[in-house]
Order: sequence, then structure tokens, then C-alpha cells
Amino acid sequence: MTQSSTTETHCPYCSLQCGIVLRQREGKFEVEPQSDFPSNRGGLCAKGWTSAELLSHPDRLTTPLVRDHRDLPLRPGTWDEALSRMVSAFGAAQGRHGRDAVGCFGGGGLTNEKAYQLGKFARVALGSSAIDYNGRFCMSSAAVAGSRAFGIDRGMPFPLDDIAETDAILLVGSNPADTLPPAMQFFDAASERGARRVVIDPRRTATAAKADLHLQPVPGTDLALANGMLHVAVRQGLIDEAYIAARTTGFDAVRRAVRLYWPDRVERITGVPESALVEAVRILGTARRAMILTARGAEQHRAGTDTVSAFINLALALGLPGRPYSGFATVTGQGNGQGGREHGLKADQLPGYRRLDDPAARAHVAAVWNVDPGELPLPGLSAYEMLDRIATPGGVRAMWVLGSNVVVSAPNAGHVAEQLRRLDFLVVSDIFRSETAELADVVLPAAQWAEETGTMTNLEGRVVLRSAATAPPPGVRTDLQAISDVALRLGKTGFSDDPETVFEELGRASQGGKADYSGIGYARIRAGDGVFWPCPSVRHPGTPRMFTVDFPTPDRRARFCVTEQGDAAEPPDTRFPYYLTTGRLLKQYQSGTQTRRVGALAAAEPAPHVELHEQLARRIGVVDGDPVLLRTRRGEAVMAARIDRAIRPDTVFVPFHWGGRGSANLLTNPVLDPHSRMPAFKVCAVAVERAQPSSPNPDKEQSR
Ligand SMILES: Nc1nc2c(c(=O)[nH]1)N[C@H]1C(S)=C(S)[C@@H](COP(=O)(O)OP(=O)(O)OC[C@H]3O[C@@H](n4cnc5c(=O)[nH]c(N)nc54)[C@H](O)[C@@H]3O)O[C@H]1N2
Ligand SMILES: Nc1nc2c(c(=O)[nH]1)N[C@H]1C(S)=C(S)[C@@H](COP(=O)(O)OP(=O)(O)OC[C@H]3O[C@@H](n4cnc5c(=O)[nH]c(N)nc54)[C@H](O)[C@@H]3O)O[C@H]1N2
Ligand code: SF4
Ligand SMILES: [Mo]
Repeated sequence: MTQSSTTETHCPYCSLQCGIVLRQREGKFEVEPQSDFPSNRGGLCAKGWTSAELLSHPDRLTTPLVRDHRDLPLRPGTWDEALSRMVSAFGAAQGRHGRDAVGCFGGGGLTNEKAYQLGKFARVALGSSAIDYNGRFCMSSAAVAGSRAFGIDRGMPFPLDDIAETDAILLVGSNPADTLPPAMQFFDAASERGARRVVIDPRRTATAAKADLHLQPVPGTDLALANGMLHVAVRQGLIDEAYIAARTTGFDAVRRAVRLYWPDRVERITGVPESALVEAVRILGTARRAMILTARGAEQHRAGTDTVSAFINLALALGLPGRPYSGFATVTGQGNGQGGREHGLKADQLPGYRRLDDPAARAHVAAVWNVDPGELPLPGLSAYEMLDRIATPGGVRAMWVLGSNVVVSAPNAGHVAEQLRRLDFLVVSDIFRSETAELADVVLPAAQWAEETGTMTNLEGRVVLRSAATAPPPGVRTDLQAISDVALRLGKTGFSDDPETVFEELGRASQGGKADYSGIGYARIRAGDGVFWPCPSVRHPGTPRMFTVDFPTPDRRARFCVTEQGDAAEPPDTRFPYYLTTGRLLKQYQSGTQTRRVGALAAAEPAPHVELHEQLARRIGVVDGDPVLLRTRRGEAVMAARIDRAIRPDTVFVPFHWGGRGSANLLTNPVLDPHSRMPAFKVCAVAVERAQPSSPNPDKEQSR
């Protein structure tokens, strides 16, 4: 590296993949937004501005760590030592318990190249069906609902800046003011043109505060709300009969099903006043152009998939998908949450969004991988199930976690940590000693974003290139190198550690699949602002807007899907009388491994807290900052009270960015959506009381 250099690249964190310029001067990095990149247009959030701080952080792992015995601490080791322990432990587990005894757990922050390679590694080098990823906790319900309605799952089927041109927006369980701040410029631009915004969220978030209308339902009742909205739209003649007839199937059954969702009944289920429901429908149904967007608040439920389907039904009935500046979208969260599932990190998927149980898909991918299709495993267990069944018959005995911190982010995390301790062998690849790395037998120090090149697929389906700006520190290897090294020691070649070579192979493996990347190359991405998939040939322009002519289903029509609001998975009762919901803060990211180590972000949000309404605070006798004890059927957690009037008085909200005693996931319910296997992070029953003075100060407990 020269004394000073400038690299155009992308932020390491969320799905917006903001374009940034990384400047290196005398060994120090500074971040600036690219002024013209289409997803951020000169904007960045506090996480992006401070992202370079981690490149030279003193906590950075720069050598492998190994544990000589369960009771001994991790100690620095060599790569050779770490890799040979891994390979012999994997061999021992498979020798004793069969191929599926070794599992891989990936992350939606990994580049497409890594996602692809880890999927191939599991299926070819290990011959194991046990692979899944944290995107199961994130995108899976929307993915199933999107596929079942539209025949394809691309989070946003239109570019972000289309939002600026729409006339009405419904945001369901999505808080972009905190989770995608630079994207707010598109919503604001729409409002300046006169667009109306409706937000559905049990909390009056920064996003809801800026809306024209805020519906504040009981957590977990969005499905009833959507059906109620469709009921009203039908009754008021706001549906688009011509669109329904020409472009969809299955409406009659849905029309019949929503007849029972009278607004007063919906009000009883959701707590949303009939007048607000009717007003929301009027805003959406009378606009020339309208968009419905869902995010985790609607999706992370036992009925998350059906809830998304219910909102897709509403969008279809209003004739929105495929129409200019209109449509349905789900707002992807992780940097590469979209690409991760397209290229094989998911238990049931092969590259190109192919299905692992489809013989033609197996044959295509097996040919690229140079293996017999019969050798490819069948679909394995979903993320939580893989963790839950550790050390049981058919479960994994050894595991490689790459790019996820499940001890903090998985539901019922106390149980998950116990399960990880029952493994014969745990390997974690990370940049830092995460809570999950602390339980490992081997920790591999990984290169991070600016130290390696790779592609990311952002929330729009835009494939961008994150270019290396510097070399990894001595002792650190890229994840691709680690995968290649382990594969070689298992006697497998064909696992390149060169990102561009892997991307070209990924292109071939995806060719002809739904997520076809075969026409995308590094040079082409560099030459523009990324390329939208599907892009089936080098001459194909890419696909910024989908569904404009038809849908990729067998009859080219979108499919309605009947949905019913069922009973709550865990209704409040006398022992656990309130609703607990969980989510995010503006200035922390995910499990916090990264952002808890950034000075300005840690200063802004130093410790876990529980947001509760002042009525509830008064009832349990706490004032702002007091320690609060939360108890659910899974466990208990202690954190400081943050009192406001922005949340429903029957609901408390806990951000999940911390481990230890204030960890939200000690409380959450791991009940899974039957279609997507998504855990119900967004609602369970909780008891809320003042923590006894003997309880240690949660602030002190949590700082690292
Ligand atoms: N600052 C920051 N930004 C991030 C992340 C981060 O950790 N920090 N993570 C990224 C990732 S991976 C993701 S997935 C996205 C997530 O982005 P969002 O989905 O916007 O974030 P969440 O906070 O999980 O949930 C959104 C809202 O859902 C509401 N909610 C809770 N329960 C319900 C319910 O039952 N119904 C409805 N309608 N709403 C409900 C919560 O009050 C919350 O305001 O953010 C991405 N961006
Ligand atoms: N209660 C509750 N729990 C939730 C959610 C919620 O709303 N509520 N949301 C869920 C959602 S949507 C998500 S996406 C998950 C996210 O949860 P996690 O999967 O835990 O997310 P991260 O904290 O991003 O974990 C990424 C880890 O990989 C490391 N890392 C970063 N880059 C690299 C890399 O290039 N290589 C390697 N090897 N490691 C890297 C980071 O340091 C970090 O430790 O949490 C889920 N859990
Ligand atoms: S919005 Fe997302 S991609 Fe943009 S700077 Fe913030 S964290 Fe990074
Ligand atoms: Mo996510």
C-alpha cells in the first residue's frame, strides 16, 4: 500500500450496502459516503461513518486460538495446529456418527463467494446435509411467502429510488429510520411529492413518528390486520378487478376468507381502532401508485409466512405488483442476506436459488462441482433445529460457525449455549472473540470486509463489489482461504481461495436458475453501479424491475394464498402478563460483536435496556434507569428501564445487541413458523418487575 490511497467500496454492515470511499492516510482509514451511489446518494448512518475503526481494533483476532481441554482457556496456536485439530475432529465425528454429524452455520454478512463456497464445502467436502445460516432468523418467512405468491424471492423487486415516486406507502414492522437511515431520503422525497405514509408497529418508532398514520397493534396480530384491510378494500370497491382477473389466481377463496374479518372483530384482535384501519385502506386504495413493505416486525412470528402472504394478498388485490412505482417488497436486513440464500447457505437450496430436492437442479450443480448428483446430500435441518438437536441421534457433533454469533442472536439462547457446550468440537471463524467464539475449541481469525474483495447482493437485488482496500493483518486469513485449506486437508481440490475465480464458478452454478448471476462479472460491476439479478448473459442488462409483464410461476400469474389469524403461540396469562418484543437500535448492529467495540457507538448505547410505557413503569414501581427483571418460560434477564409513552402499555421492547445477563434471547420463544422455520423473535409472554437490589448492576455486567 502506498502512503495514501482511495478505494471505492461498500459499508460492512446492513443490506443497503451504502457506497463509501475508504481513504488510507499514513496507515489510518477514513470513511466518506460516495456522493452518487444509488442506494445511499451521499448518506451514511453512524455505523457506516465509524466502520473503519474496527480495521485496527486492539481486540482483533490475529492468530488462531485453540483449547487443549474443555476446562482450559483458549490459547494462541498456529494455523497448522488449528486446522489439523479441525480435520481430525471432523473425521472422528463423521466416523462415529455419519456424514451429517458435522455441520456448518453461515451468516448473511458473508460475501456471495463465501456463501457459495461454504455451501459447496458442506455438500462436497463434508458430504453433509447439515448447513444453514442466520438468514433463517431473518429473511426466511418473507422468502417463502414471496416464492409462493410470485414464484421467486427477491426482497425488493424494484430499485429503492422507485420509492420516491410512489404515492402511498405501507410499512409493516419495519423501522428504516433506525435500521436503514440513508434510505429515509427516498421515503421523504415521496412525502414531499404528496405521498402518504402508514406505519404498523407496536411502538411509535422514529419511522412511525414521521408517518401520516400509525397503527399500533398487539404484537403478532398483523395477519388479522391485513385480512381486515382487504375486507375493507373489497367492501369499498377499492380492489382492482381487471388486474386480479388478468394477472392472478386464487382470489375467490381469499375474498371468501376475508369476509369474516370485520373491522370491529379485527379491532378486538389487534387493538387497532376500526377508523384507523379504514383510513389506512383509503390511503392505499385510492392512491394511483402504492407500495407495501414488510420487515422483521411482521415476519419473525410463528405465523410470519402467512402474515407476509396476507399483505401480499392485499397488494395483489390492489393491483400493485409489477406496476410502475408500485408493488410489494420485503426489506432485507443483512449486508448479503439476499445473496446468502441464493447461493447455497440455506439447508434446502443450491446455488442460483435452486432446490436441493429437484433432480434437474442437482444434476446441473453436480456437473459444475464435478461430482455425481447422487452424492449430494438431501436438505438438512433449519438453523434453530440444527442447534437444538446437537448431540442427539441424527444431530451434529462438530460444527463450524462462520460469520454468526448464535449465543447472542439465536432464540432461547441459554439453551443454545448449553447445546454448543455439548458438541464434541466447535470451530468459530470471526474477527473478534464473540460470545460464540468463547465456547469454541478452535477460533480462526478471519479477514474483514476492507481486507478482501467479494460481491454482496443488497436489498434491491443489486450485486455490488466490495473491493479490498488493504491486506489482512499478518496471521489472519480470509474465510475463502480457510475453507480452501480445510477442504485440501480433507483431500478435496476445487475450492479456490480467489474471490473472482469463485464468483465465475458461482455464475456457472447459478446459470439457468432463478437467481441467475451468469452474466455478472467483476468488471461489469465495477463499470457501473452494480448489476441486478437475474442476469442470464453478458449482454443481458440485468433486472432492476421484476413482474412488469408476468410472474415467474408456471402459469405466469401471481398466486393468492388463504391465510387465517390463529391463536397466539404464547398468549399472556397471569404468570406472564405482558408481551415481549425485540429488535434493533440505531447505533448498534446485530449481536454487537462489531459495534459494541466502536467507541462512539458504545458510548451512545452502552448497555442493554428495556423500553416500557410509563403506565407499566408506574405499576411495577420503576423509574428511568432502574434495573428491571424480565422473566419468560425460557429464562430471565436484567436490564435498565427506558421509560416512554411510545410503546403500547401492554408491551415491552428489548434490543438484542448484547450477550450476558441482559441478553434478549435468554427470553425469546423458539417456536418455529411451520413453513419457513423462522423463530418467533417478535412476540412472547413476559413477566416484568423491578429487579431486587441484590441483582448486580446490569450496566457493569455487560461491559466487556
Ligand atoms: N441499526 C441497525 N440497523 C440494522 C440492523 C441492526 O442490528 N442495527 N440489522 C439489520 C438487519 S439483519 C435487519 S433484519 C434489519 C431489520 O430491520 P427492521 O425490521 O426495521 O428492525 P427490527 O427492529 O427488528 O423490527 C422492526 C420493528 O418491528 C416492530 N415490531 C415488533 N413486533 C411487531 C409486530 O408484531 N408487528 C409489527 N407490525 N411490528 C412489530 C418493532 O417495534 C420494530 O420497530 O435491520 C438491518 N439494519
Ligand atoms: N431477539 C432477537 N434476535 C434476533 C433478531 C431479532 O430481531 N430479535 N434478529 C435476527 C436477525 S434478523 C439476524 S440477521 C440475526 C443476526 O445475528 P448474528 O448472526 O449473530 O449477526 P452478527 O452479529 O452480524 O454476527 C456476525 C458475526 O460474524 C462476524 N463477522 C463479520 N464479518 C465476518 C466475516 O467476513 N467473516 C467471519 N468469519 N466473521 C465475520 C462478526 O464479528 C459477528 O460476530 O439475529 C437474529 N436474532
Ligand atoms: S445504512 Fe447500512 S450500509 Fe449504510 S452506512 Fe448504515 S449500516 Fe452501513
Ligand atoms: Mo436480519
